[in-house]
Amino acid sequence: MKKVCVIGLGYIGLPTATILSESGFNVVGVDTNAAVVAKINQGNSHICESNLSEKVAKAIAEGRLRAGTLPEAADVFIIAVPTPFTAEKEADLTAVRSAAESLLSYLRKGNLVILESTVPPRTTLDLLLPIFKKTGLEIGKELQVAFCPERVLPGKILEELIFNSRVVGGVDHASAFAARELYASFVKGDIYLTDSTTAEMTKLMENTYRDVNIALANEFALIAEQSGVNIWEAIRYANNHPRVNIHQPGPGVGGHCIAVDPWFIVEQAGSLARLIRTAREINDGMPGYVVERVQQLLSGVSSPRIAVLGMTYKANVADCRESPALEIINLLREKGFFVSVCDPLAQDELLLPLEEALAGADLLLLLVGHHDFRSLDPLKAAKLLRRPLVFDTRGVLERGSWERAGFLLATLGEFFPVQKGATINENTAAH
Ligand code: SAJ
Repeated sequence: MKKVCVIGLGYIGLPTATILSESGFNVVGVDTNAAVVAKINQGNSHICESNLSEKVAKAIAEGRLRAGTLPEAADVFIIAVPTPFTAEKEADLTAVRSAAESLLSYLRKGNLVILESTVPPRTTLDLLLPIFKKTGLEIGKELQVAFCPERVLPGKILEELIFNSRVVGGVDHASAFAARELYASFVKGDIYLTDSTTAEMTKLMENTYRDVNIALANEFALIAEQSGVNIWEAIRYANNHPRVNIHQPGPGVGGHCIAVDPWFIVEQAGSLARLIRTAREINDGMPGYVVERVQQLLSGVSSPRIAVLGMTYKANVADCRESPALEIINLLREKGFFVSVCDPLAQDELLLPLEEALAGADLLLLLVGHHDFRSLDPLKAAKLLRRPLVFDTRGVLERGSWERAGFLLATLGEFFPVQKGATINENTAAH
């Protein structure tokens, strides 16, 4: 049984370590956070992801997986540490560098090291290899090195780890073949072999494609509002075309991948990456746009109270990292609005149960399309809110039932009841 050492026990490292342990590997997970290590060793997952807790508990109980704060000698090392961006929107590779350096005294002839963290092109060649050359091992012959990006969707991580295809980028042929052998032990999707730099760019292109597509949808949404088009319907019809796949507009792009990775291309490509930069700016502008619309909706209302539904970065996950909802909530509070927030999945002590968040509010602002919010009963909401006013930024509420319950329903990219500068009449809007 081969031993694998996984460096970084976050959203990618812990599920990967767990799946490897299920596939017959002896796995040791390493994290610099001692509290995370202790929690995992007690059989608990610190990450909210379906089925993960049960699998971690079983793997720990059966002794297939354990965690520690220092690496150990192993056959394979997988680096899955975060790569955030700096204030200048450049990749912060500190964690990758220190993870690679932490392996130096453990690397032996015949080892394979795989980097899974998302990085700018050439990082494996220009950052990792010079570090690993310090071992004196000959790269390719004695030490194999590959970049194999993770491509899993939060909320479906365990399923996608197995069924998605993988791109395996070796620094040479031997490294690519060795990495393929590891992934073939648990991946049911296709495995494509290439060089490490192409694999690095492939990963960035996937998330950039999505970001640019969402920016296009957001731009369409703003144009639709001006021209009386229902953008949700228009996108649905356009996507019936066999070669069109327009994504959904919304209050912004969050999470730690799509809002970050395109900047790694901009960082390297500079002025060549015009479209990519503009898309980022469009998506980053959406929270401010939502706040402007809220101000218009509530202008003329004294001491307005807003019930925000949703704080996570997207629907049906518990993760709030880089969430546009957080930015919107902060901006609204800065502008003096009283904001109460409900999110059935997020963990935050300031969150309120639905009824309490809605009670006495002048506006229901829907920011995340969680299942629970889609099925919200408008008659129940009507009894709780002070004013029958809703702003749906995800296009998920059914207009007919909300209007029948007496609501004025504003929807991003569809129908806006006020023109710029106009105010809602206190008497007509109130119950
Ligand atoms: N969003 C929209 N409109 C859409 C789709 C998403 O506004 O049509 C927003 C979401 O609300 C969210 C953000 O974009 O705020 C990102 O959500 P997401 O579901 O598009 O992506 P992530 O960040 O959860 O996961 C992505 C995935 N990449 C692709 O689908 C190309 C995943 O496969 C990657 O593994 C992951 O990034 C990653 O780790 O890089």
